[in-house]
Amino acid sequence: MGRKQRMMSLTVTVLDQNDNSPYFELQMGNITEESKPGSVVMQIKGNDNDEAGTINSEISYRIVSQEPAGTGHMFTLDRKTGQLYVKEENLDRETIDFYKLVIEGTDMGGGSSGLVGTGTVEVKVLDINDNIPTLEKSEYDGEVEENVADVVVMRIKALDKDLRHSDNWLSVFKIAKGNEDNIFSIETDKETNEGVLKLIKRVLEVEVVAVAEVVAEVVAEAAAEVEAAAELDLEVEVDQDQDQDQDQDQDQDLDQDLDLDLDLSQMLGYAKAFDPENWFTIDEKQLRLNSTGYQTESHLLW
Ligand SMILES: [Ca+2]
Ligand SMILES: [Ca+2]
Ligand SMILES: [Ca+2]
Ligand SMILES: [Ca+2]
Repeated sequence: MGRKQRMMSLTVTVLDQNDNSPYFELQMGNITEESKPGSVVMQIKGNDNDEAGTINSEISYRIVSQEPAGTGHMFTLDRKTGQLYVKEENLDRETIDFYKLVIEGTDMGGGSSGLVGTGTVEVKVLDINDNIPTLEKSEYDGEVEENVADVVVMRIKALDKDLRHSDNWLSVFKIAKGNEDNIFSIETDKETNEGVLKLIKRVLEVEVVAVAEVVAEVVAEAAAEVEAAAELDLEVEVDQDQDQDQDQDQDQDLDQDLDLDLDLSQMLGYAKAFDPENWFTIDEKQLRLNSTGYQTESHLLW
């Protein structure tokens, strides 16, 4: 008798087999253009369902391909840690702003018997202000009508390769010369990056404005230096039709009011004068005045 019953606990450890390949979720990262080689882009993390902390889940990383290929491999990947670094210093958003990398993970620490999985990593290249604006043309010509104000005289387009609609792209315009009388204003059209030159005061003196030279400076907001300039020549357009109409009207007045001894079609021009009392003038063609009713501003012949 005396049978003793012994309880024994039995622990069975199932030894892990390397039967799971590494796998990757899609990973996305950013890097600023012109970042120095060695700058960290992102941490790449592969997964492996085999036992953590064993060689069965120890992943070794490498880049399989880069798209677009560009001038060569722009990134390097630490095979042990999975950290992605900049390899070359010439990351240029204006050339390539987005890279797609196919990466590969091999378990067994990269050993020859390791299982392999691949994944995709996307890297966006962020903009810096590394392009100066230029003006589309170096000379602009514009015309305004006399005695008109608050009109757009011309639009001056700035070209900038940096990120469209960002501060790096948008230009600030100013008139450097020729606007001493403050007859112009210039503002940026934020949609098109054009300087909109406006005449804000009426211009009466044709000669003054006809020779005005306006230099527009384009200054990037981030950099306080002159970066582009253009010469703007502006002419005031005298309303010829209106002047001619007036002349013709007055010709008819002369015809009606004055008995002229010469053919009006032979006249070369007019000068305005005021002759309140004498009511006549004489030139080599002996213009004679017979009218008594012409009392306002008259045309004299020469
Ligand atoms: Ca594994
Ligand atoms: Ca660039
Ligand atoms: Ca710029
Ligand atoms: Ca840029």
